This record gives sequence, C-alpha cells and structure tokens, in this order.
Amino acid sequence: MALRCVAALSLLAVATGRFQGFRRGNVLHDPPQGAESEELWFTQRLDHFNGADSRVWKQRYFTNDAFYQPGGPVFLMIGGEGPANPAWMKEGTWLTYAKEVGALCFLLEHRFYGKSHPTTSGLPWCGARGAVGCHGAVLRGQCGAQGAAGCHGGAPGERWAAMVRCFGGSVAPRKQRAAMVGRPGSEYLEVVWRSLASESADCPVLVKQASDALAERLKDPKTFENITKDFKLCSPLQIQSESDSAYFLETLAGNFMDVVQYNEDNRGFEGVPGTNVTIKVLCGVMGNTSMGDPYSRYVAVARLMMDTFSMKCLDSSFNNYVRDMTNTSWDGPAAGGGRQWVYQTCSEFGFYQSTDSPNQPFTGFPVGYQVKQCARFYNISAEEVAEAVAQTNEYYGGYNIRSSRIVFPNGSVDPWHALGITQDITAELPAVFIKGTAHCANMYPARSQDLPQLSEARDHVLLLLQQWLKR
Ligand SMILES: *[C@@H]1O[C@H](CO)[C@@H](O)[C@H](O)[C@H]1NC(C)=O
Ligand SMILES: *[C@@H]1O[C@H](CO)[C@@H](O)[C@H](O)[C@H]1NC(C)=O
Ligand SMILES: *[C@@H]1O[C@H](CO)[C@@H](O)[C@H](O)[C@H]1NC(C)=O
Ligand SMILES: *[C@@H]1O[C@H](CO)[C@@H](O)[C@H](O)[C@H]1NC(C)=O
Ligand SMILES: *[C@@H]1O[C@H](CO)[C@@H](O)[C@H](O)[C@H]1NC(C)=O
Ligand SMILES: *[C@H]1O[C@@H](CO)[C@H](O)[C@@H](O)[C@@H]1NC(C)=O
Repeated sequence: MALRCVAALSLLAVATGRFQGFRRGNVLHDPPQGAESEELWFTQRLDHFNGADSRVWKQRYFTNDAFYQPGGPVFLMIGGEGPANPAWMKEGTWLTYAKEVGALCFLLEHRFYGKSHPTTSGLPWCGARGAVGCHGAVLRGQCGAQGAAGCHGGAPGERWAAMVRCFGGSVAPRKQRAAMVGRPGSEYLEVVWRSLASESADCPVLVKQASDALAERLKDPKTFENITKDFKLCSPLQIQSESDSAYFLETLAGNFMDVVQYNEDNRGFEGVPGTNVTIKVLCGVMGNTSMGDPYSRYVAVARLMMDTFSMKCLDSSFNNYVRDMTNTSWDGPAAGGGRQWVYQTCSEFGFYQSTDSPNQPFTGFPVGYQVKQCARFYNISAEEVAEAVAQTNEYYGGYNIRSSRIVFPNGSVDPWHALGITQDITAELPAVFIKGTAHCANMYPARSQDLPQLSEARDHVLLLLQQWLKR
C-alpha cells in the first residue's frame, strides 16, 4: 500500500527565513488571537534517536477534518521557523488540495518555535533531524487516532516523512530526508539584485549608490547626527565596531530583502501588515528624482517601512540585538523564533544574506560578520559552522537527492530559490520553477490577479499529488 502522508515544510508567517523581522521586533506579529481553530497538544518525545531517553514534552498542533473522506490521505504542514499560524487551517492552497483529494490536515508547530517548548534550555535539541522524528510521531499518534488510512504499520520513522520545502506535495513510500543545502554565500542578495532589476534596470543600481553612500558616511562621526534624524533612530548612532556598522547597514538593507522575498504574496490572511509594499513601490521611490539623491530616497524607503509597520523609531543598536539574542528566557524578545532560527543557520544550514558578492546591491555586512554571531550567541566557531553545513548536505543529500515523489516548487523572485531545486532531478523528483513569483507564492490562497504561471503551478502540483496518491 502506498503510504499516504503528505508533508509540507513551510516557511510561514512573518518569521522569515531571513529573520530580519525578528530583529526589528515590531515587525513580528503574533498570529491573530481567537482564530477558531482549536489549539491541540501532542505528547512528544524529546529524543527520537535514543530509545532509552523517555523524556517527553508538549508540542502544539492544529487539525482540520472538514475535507476528510474515509480512506483519504493525510496532509502535514510544518509550521516553519516561527509560531504556527492557525490562519492556515482556514485558508491556503493546501486546503484546496485537501478538498480535491479528501485529506485530513495537520499543522504542526516546529519544536522550539512559537509555543512548542521541548526543554527550558538547550537549543541543541532544536535541529531539523530531530524535528523529523517529531513529525513522524505526530502522524503515528494522531493519524491513527483519527482513523486515516495509510498511517498505520511500518517501523517508526520509516513510514512517512516526506519533507519538502514550502509546499511539496510529496508522497514518499519510504524514509525520505529533506534536502537542505546550506552554504554561507551571497546568492540571496544576487537574486535581490535581479528581482529589483526586473522592475526597472536602474533600481538596484540606485540602491547600490545609496547603500554605498551610507556606508561612506558611517566612516565620519560628524554625519551621525544627521543619520540619526534621517532614519529616526531610537538612540544616537554609535559606531564603535565593524559589527555596529554591519548591523546598521544590514537592518536598512533588510527593508528591501523583506519586500523582495514576499513580493505580491497573497498573505494578508496571515494578519501581516504591509502586503501592499511591493518591489514596484520601493523601486518607485528609488527612481523618484524629486525626492533628492539616492541616499535621500533610501531614507524615504526606510521611513515608508517604519510607517507601514507602525514603528516610532528604528533600533539600530548591535548591542541591543546581542542582548535580545542572548536572552534565553521563553519570554525573551527573540524567543518566538529569532534566536532559534539563527541557531539553526549556525548549526545546520548556513546560507547567510551577506554582501560578499559584487553582483548585489548592498554594502558592509560580509559573511564573516554573521558567522561571528554564531560564536557570540551559541559558542559555535566558524569552522564548526562550515562543518555543520557540510554535514547537513551530506545527511540530506544536498542537490543529489535520491528519492521519489517529491515536488520542489520555487519562485524566480524569491531569493531563497538560489538554494532550491529548480530543475527536475528525475521524473519522480520534479521541480516547478515559477517565473515572477516570490517566496512560497504557490502556498498562499489563489486570487484573481495571480500570474497565469502561478495558477498553472498550483494545478500542476495538484495533478502530481493525485497521480502519486493513486499508486
Ligand atoms: C546635516 O544636514 C544639514 C541639513 O541638511 C546639512 O546642512 C549639514 O551639512 C549636514 N551635516 C553633515 C555633517 O553632513
Ligand atoms: C498600504 O495600505 C495601507 C492600509 O490601507 C495604507 O495606509 C498605506 O498607505 C498603503 N501603502 C502603500 C505603499 O500603498
Ligand atoms: C515623487 O515624490 C514626490 C515628492 O515626495 C511626490 O509628490 C510624487 O508623487 C512622487 N512621484 C511618483 C511618480 O511617485
Ligand atoms: C529576558 O527577556 C525578558 C522579557 O523581555 C526580561 O524580563 C528579562 O529580564 C530578560 N533577561 C535578561 C537576562 O536580559
Ligand atoms: C565553547 O566551545 C568550546 C569547544 O567546543 C568548549 O571547549 C567551551 O567549553 C565552550 N564554552 C562555553 C562557555 O560553553
Ligand atoms: C524553494 O527554495 C527553498 C530553498 O531555499 C526554500 O526553502 C523554499 O521555501 C522555496 N520554496 C518555495 C515554494 O518558495
């Protein structure tokens, strides 16, 4: 019998893979309260690889059986690197699919994120490998309880576990490891250049001029007073180290990264503000000659973003960032996911948004600055980061994934596609590369202004799903 558990690993909510959102505090919004979907808790093992360790904890999940037909498959969505947002139990393409194939739907909060707190300390338990064990356990425990077909039998951890980035309709008949290629590099910002250029060729050039001009000013303390006013900083600008300047430059570049990553994604239902601030809007400001020189337009973009997210002032202090990131309390300012995500970049994934490449629009935050944070926050050295990334690639197969029935969707505007599978590996490992869409566009609810290639991609994934479920 073909196994019928379908998993989707998603990067949900404002908690972006880039995580800038956490840093600017105000940008991270909790999921709307009182969403009707009931919060459920699963008694989960801490360690899935050591039978002698019987410690357990409570993992949060949500379920929707409105479309479930007896004998139908199970869909598992994994809540990504932030609090799981129950809005996905009401909307999203996966529910359209669930209706088509009669699926039972689960949204499982990734451990250590949101309210799913395995231990009071000890991020080392945070990794994706252990998390896969959790997902398997939930399926065994809960699919069985709900009587869904296809979730019975088989050795623990071997019966399901198809994990694909974002939405991968994936139906895996045997143990499937998620492919996660990580490397410190600057591909992310190279895509940002190209995505801005697709709006207008001079847009990234103007961004580069502005960002260079700002970096230049940072060398002269006489300019700090003006900069403090221009960007409405919460406290007078102080640059005492490379990290101070890198952090400030990265924060402002983050305005563009966030907008590019989610450009035109239909994510209003998640309760996030600012979905109307698109690449078009930012490039419109950058190209507006009546707003002064490129530096002044960069200032205008920063102010637009602050207005959009109702921020009174911009905290550009690296020291405050360090303070927030080293606060290990579950009530701490980065506890919803910022600290955890950065930990996973240091201990598993790499892929920093760094300015090392000449073919990207920003200045002043090279990969060395980011990797140093691994040592500072988690005592993980640069060598250990490199080793961890290599091991992750080896463990999951990197780009040489050997498996079947996994679909890899990606959008050309999304900087994360640089790390994705954008060409078919085999007929049973197809890529769906969508021209002109951003991060996870295919997962968000369809709407009339969607690009035709986006609608086609959604249909294509459904078709694959239907084919794979038949066998
Ligand atoms: C600060 O801004 C004012 C007003 O735009 C300008 O006249 C002055 O030269 C600036 N100071 C520096 C040090 O750039
Ligand atoms: C986005 O929408 C909000 C709320 O309707 C509005 O206040 C804001 O001006 C809009 N921003 C842009 C850039 O269109
Ligand atoms: C350019 O900026 C000016 C001044 O802020 C504004 O009045 C004008 O509408 C902008 N032009 C465009 C095309 O957005
Ligand atoms: C951590 O954050 C919490 C909540 O903001 C705060 O009460 C606590 O004092 C912080 N702890 C440290 C060590 O800064
Ligand atoms: C940091 O890591 C090193 C090497 O793994 C270890 O020897 C050292 O004790 C750690 N320091 C702290 C403060 O945990
Ligand atoms: C495709 O790229 C991978 C690798 O970065 C991301 O993890 C996925 O989220 C992305 N998928 C979609 C649908 O955007």
